[in-house]
Amino acid sequence: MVSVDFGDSDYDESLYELRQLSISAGLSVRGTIEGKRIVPDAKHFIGSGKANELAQMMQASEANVAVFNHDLTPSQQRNLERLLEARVVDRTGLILDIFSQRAQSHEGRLQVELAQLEHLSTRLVRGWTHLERQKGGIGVRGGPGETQLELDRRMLRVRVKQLREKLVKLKAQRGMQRRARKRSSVMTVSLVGYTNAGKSTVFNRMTKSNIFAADQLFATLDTTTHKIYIPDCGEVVLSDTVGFIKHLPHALVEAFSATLEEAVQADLLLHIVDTASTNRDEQIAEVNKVLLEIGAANVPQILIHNQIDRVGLEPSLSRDEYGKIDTIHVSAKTGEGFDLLRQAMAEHYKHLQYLMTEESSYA
Ligand SMILES: Nc1nc2c(ncn2[C@@H]2O[C@H](COP(=O)(O)OP(=O)(O)OP(=O)(O)O)[C@@H](O)[C@H]2O)c(=O)[nH]1
Ligand SMILES: [Mg+2]
Repeated sequence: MVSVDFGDSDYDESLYELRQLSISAGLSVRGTIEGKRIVPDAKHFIGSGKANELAQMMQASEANVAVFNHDLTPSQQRNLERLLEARVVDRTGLILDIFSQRAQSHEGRLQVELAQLEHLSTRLVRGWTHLERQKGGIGVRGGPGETQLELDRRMLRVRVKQLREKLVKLKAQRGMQRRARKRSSVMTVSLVGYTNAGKSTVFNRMTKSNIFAADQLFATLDTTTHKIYIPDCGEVVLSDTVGFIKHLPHALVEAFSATLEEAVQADLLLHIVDTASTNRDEQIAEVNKVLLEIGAANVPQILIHNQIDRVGLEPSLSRDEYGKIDTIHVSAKTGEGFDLLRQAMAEHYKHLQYLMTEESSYA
C-alpha cells in the first residue's frame, strides 16, 4: 500500500480504509510505504526516492500489486507500472475491482462494467481482453488504416452506449414496479449509509431474512427489497442498498443511479451509522453528500446509530424541535432499540397518511 499525507485531517482513517478495501478486494497486505508531500510528483505521484524504495520493498516481500491511496493520472500509473514491473491500482480502480467481484444481478454487472469502462476511457490503456472477445459480437470492424488505439476507443464508445441503453431499459422496468407499489399505498423505506455500518444486518433483523452481511467493505451491491408487516403501519417495503464511501468514484455513483433510485423515491430513509466508528461524523456527512448528489436530499431521514452494543450505550429515541423523530440508537446485533425503530416507522406512516388526506382535500 502506498499513501501520501498531504495534510488532510482524515489521513489515518483513509489509510485504515485503504487496508479494508484491499482486504475486501482479496489482497493480502505485505507492507505500507508512506510519505509526506505538498503536491503529487508529476511522474510517479510519489517522489523518485520513494518510488525506488517501493520497488525494493515490493521485491523483498514478493508483492505483485501496488495499491495507491489516491487517484493516479494515466501517465503516473503507466510510469509506475514500468518502474515496478507490477500492477498498479489506484483508489478508484480498487473500489471498481471490489464492485466487479461482488456484482451479481444482471443490472449490477452492467452498472459495474459501465463504471469500469468510463474509468478506462480516461486512461486508454490497451489490451482489454474482455472487449477483445466482444469485438465480433458488437459488430465493430476497424477500417484498414485504423490503429489499435482508435479501434479500442471505438469499441469502448460502442460498448458504453450499449450499456447505457440497457440500463435505461432496466431503469424503466424498476420505475414501473415502483409505481405499482405506490398505487397500493405501501410505505417504502430505504436503508442507506456508509459501507460496513450494518445496513444489511438491520435489514436482516427487520425482515427476518438472511442476506449477506459481513465485516468487509461493499458486501452489498444489489438492492434487496422485502415486504414486512409493522403494527400500526401495515405493509412496508424495505430496501437494502449499496454502501457509500469517501471519494466514491463518480462513475460508480452515476452507473448505480438506477439502483440508488430506490432511495430517491423512498418515503423514508433510515440512515444507518456505525456509532462506534471513530470517523462517524465524517461518514454521516459523506453519506449526505452522496444523497444530495443523487437527488435524495429531501427525502425524510432518520439517523439510526447502530452498534450501540460496542460502545455500551442504551437504546434511545430523540426528536427535533418540531417533535419529529430524528435519531434512534439501536443494535442490530442484539436487537435492542428495534421497537423504537418500528415505532418511528409507524409514526412516519401516520404522517404520510395525514399528508395524503391534506393533498386530496386541496385537489
Ligand atoms: N457488534 C455489532 N456488530 C454489528 C452490528 N451491526 C452490524 N454489525 C457487523 O458489522 C459488519 C458489517 O455489517 P453489514 O450489515 O454487512 O454492513 P453493511 O452496511 O450492509 O455493509 P456493506 O453492504 O458492505 O456496505 C458485520 O460484520 C456485522 O456483523 C451491531 O449492531 N453490533
Ligand atoms: Mg450490506
